[in-house]
Amino acid sequence: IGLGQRVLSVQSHVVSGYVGNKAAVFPLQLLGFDVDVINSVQFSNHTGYEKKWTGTRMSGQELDALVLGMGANGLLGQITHLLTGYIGSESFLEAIVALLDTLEKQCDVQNGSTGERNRLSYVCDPVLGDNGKLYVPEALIEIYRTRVICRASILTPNAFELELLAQTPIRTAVDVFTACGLLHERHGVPRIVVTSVDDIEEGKLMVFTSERRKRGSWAQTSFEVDRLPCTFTGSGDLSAALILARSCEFPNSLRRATELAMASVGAVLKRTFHAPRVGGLCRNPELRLVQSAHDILNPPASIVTRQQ
Ligand code: PXL
Repeated sequence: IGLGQRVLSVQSHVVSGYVGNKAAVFPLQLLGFDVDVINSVQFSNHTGYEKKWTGTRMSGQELDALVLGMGANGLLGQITHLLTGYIGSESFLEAIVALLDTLEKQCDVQNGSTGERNRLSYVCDPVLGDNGKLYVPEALIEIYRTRVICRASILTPNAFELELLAQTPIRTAVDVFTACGLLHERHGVPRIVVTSVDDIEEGKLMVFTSERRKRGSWAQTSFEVDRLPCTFTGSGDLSAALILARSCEFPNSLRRATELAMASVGAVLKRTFHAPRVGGLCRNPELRLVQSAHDILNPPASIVTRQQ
């Protein structure tokens, strides 16, 4: 489904384990996408491990330099999608904004010479925190709110991130839909997927899709998926990558694309949960991603347990 598509994925790299690019690149390649990879950090492991982590972060200037080199060699024109996830500093997020400018300009130039009307598709996972806890500098909220999310083709916040971006409290499913409506209206975000929202009913997770139709009207859906009694790290990164991929397959149905993406994610998590635990001083198991190639290529038929 990714044939002829090239994703620029700017995310974390971990030597051991599967978060960030390690969770996104393999699935995208498996589904036929070419992936250009920029590692925003290189850490020994993700930051949830007991004995800390080691490694380095890329600066905004270092990102600018890579983009410059790519541009000089005509390597930006083939990029059809930008995918971003966890970004830890203001300067790096500013460099992402500059990268968006460059890629969009490149698209315009390309369209001018071929007469086509292609647009860069930007899948933005606005990683800010979870469950009421911020894990990036507070200043990032305003940059995302005012300069980044308006550029996204698909935005994939969790409930906490949606609350911060829409500046409205979220307690119920209706609140999620209202907040998505605000982002459509005020920020012009065309498509939003909110995953992993706790349902009041125990044992279920809710997934929401919200898609702008004509001005002032949105198509909004939600469905429930099974929850496993475990926390996984990297599942959000995998979800965003698969939503990007399946949206290429179903450009006119965010709901269908999201269902397929979440079906694969559910299968990966189930395999991870049931697999024997190996090494690593971390409470959460590393995703069994490589072992799940079949489930990424062929999402299990139905994962929707109840829909609204
Ligand atoms: O999205 C997960 C993630 C990405 N990047 C780094 C992380 C984590 C989660 O802990 O530590 C560096």
